[in-house]
Amino acid sequence: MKNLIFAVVLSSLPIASHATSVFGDNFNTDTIGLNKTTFNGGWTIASGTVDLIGPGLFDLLPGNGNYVDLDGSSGLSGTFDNQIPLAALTNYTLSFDLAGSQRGDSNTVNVIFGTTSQSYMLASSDPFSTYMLSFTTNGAANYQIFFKNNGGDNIGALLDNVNVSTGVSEVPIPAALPLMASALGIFGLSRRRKS
Ligand SMILES: [Ca+2]
Ligand SMILES: [Ca+2]
Ligand SMILES: [Ca+2]
Repeated sequence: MKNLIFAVVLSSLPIASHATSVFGDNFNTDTIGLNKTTFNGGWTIASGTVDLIGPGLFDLLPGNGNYVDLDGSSGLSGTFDNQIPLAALTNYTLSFDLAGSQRGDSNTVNVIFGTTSQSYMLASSDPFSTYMLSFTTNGAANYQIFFKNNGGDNIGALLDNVNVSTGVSEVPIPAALPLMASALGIFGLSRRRKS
């Protein structure tokens, strides 16, 4: 009984856990091409196209394998989105690399992750930089990852390295302490009843 109670107490203590990746895509296994409407990894492209460029095809920022030009070559920039299953009541962080078009124009990219969204303005020469968006889920469900380059001039911002990971421990210290106190109280009570 004593060991069991201590096990319960220990398991309820906050743990300084590292971020755990639940989704990742660097686009390096997809086939390079213009006006793509299909990708590996569950991505859906609608209302236009995107380009997948890299070694051998418009490799504007060498050294990144393949990456997405979010405005395809069809005159309509496609929506680029995904649905991934996430657990309930958990904080998740979407990280992604965005770069400017490298071809003279500025671009605005709208990003949605679950219940949060943000717009990013990229000057032409901006190098790849990592951006992050976080939100906490309600119920367990599929949640959206969405990118859309405004425009339709066939010259878009560049996207690479889309990842989703959990944050730190979900059990805050103030919530764990009363739990521990009550568990110890029960332990004390059961000892008194036995004696
Ligand atoms: Ca890549
Ligand atoms: Ca393009
Ligand atoms: Ca553009």
